[in-house]
Amino acid sequence: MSMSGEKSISDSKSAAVLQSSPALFPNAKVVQGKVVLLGDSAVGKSSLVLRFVKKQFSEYQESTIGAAFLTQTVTAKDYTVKLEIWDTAGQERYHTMSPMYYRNAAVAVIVYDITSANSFARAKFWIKELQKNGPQKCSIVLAGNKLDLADRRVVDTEEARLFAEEKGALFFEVSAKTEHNVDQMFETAALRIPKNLSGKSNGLSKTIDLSSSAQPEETSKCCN
Ligand SMILES: Nc1nc2c(ncn2[C@@H]2O[C@H](COP(=O)(O)OP(=O)(O)OP(=O)(O)O)[C@@H](O)[C@H]2O)c(=O)[nH]1
Ligand SMILES: [Mg+2]
Repeated sequence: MSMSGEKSISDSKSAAVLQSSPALFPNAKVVQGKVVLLGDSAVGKSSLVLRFVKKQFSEYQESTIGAAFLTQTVTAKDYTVKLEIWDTAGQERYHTMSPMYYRNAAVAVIVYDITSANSFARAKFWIKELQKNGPQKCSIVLAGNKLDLADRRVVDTEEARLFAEEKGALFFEVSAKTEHNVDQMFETAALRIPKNLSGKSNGLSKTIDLSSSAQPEETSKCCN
């Protein structure tokens, strides 16, 4: 499944086309970077991405098969960030595919459900896994979702915050349902994507200068 947000480009080849769409990219420099969402099944990874990209929420969100790819852009002060978002499947049977999705990710958002202790344990596992086998400079965001269900909370905010701090991760409590903190979390993630406004790729992201007449290099939509 592949989707893109209102202000996004769904195909990286279309960066050249965007030169004629300055309203979409008010800043000439566009930084592209990969964001991967990891976490147990049903914690709300897809719901968070759909809330951020499509401004939608469904009580009956289907479990992801394999992974979903979406894009969204965020405008920073002097540049635009194009997030290439990989929403992975949390079901156990897909876990062997995970390294393919977190490879070269500039940011990993590890999601748990504040009403599920198991999902928090799984989030800890993912952070360990990423710090052992993931990209060296990957920024990690720990996200406790379903904040609207705070009356059923079993994961303590301070415990999660301290854990995140210990691991050098950013921490947010969010709700895909009410939209609470969702944009803030993804926007903060976008700003963690390393930028090199002089135009070179640094392994985790690359910058395209839309004001230059040079054609941008073609990038693959695959997860390498
Ligand atoms: N109350 C509440 N329910 C949520 C929230 N986010 C997601 N849900 C619900 O939780 C269920 C699972 O959401 P998904 O987004 O499919 O979860 P997922 O992590 O993508 O699951 P997999 O694709 O199986 O890995 C759905 O029924 C959603 O409606 C939230 O913030 N609050
Ligand atoms: Mg999903």
